[in-house]
Amino acid sequence: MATVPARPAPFAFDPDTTALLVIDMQRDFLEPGGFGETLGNDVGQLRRVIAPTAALLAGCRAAGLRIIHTREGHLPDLSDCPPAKLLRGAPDLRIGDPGPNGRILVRGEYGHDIVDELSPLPGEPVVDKPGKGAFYATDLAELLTGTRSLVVAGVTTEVCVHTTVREANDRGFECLVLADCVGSYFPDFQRVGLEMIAAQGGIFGWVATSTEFLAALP
Ligand code: C5J
Repeated sequence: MATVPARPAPFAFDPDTTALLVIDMQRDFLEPGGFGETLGNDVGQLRRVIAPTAALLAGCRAAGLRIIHTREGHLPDLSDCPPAKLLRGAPDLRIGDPGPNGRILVRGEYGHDIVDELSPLPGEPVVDKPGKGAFYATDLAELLTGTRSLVVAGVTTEVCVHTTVREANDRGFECLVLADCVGSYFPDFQRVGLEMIAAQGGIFGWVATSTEFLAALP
């Protein structure tokens, strides 16, 4: 077992039964002209996550840790996009509309894919999910057979990271969220989102930095 200094308490994990989950590091969230920006967000708030996550991926690959990536998005006919999601808000462009990086949040489009700096390597599964949580309507649970601990990076902290970590916690996974490798468009949500995970004795997870986690890897 390895141990990471974490909040609210040290996080113990066995690298053989631990996977790194990198959530939705897609151009649609991190680059201008995508889903995130059409909702009025400043994508610059998320870009600080890229460099530490690239270092995290390198360290986890070197240590032989299992790595899984996710992408949020929809089928080209939008049949998997509930009207409640499609019609929500007043964005400049809606899901499925043509934007500068292709149709917004549609699978197969340039904007839907993961940013170049964090490209998955061959053999690293990429889970396409229609929802905020990575377990809903995906094969993630099957992919994680035999896994006990999840180390979580990605965006956004209070939406897809939170939903996925809460779902994972309910399924019995022990989740360590890396504070510098998750990001929000809203600095307050970033701070409070991390506090919510570790509060109440770690109500649904643990929080550490990627430096602390990488130092704990054998
Ligand atoms: C959002 C996500 N924020 N990946 N998606 O809509 O967090």
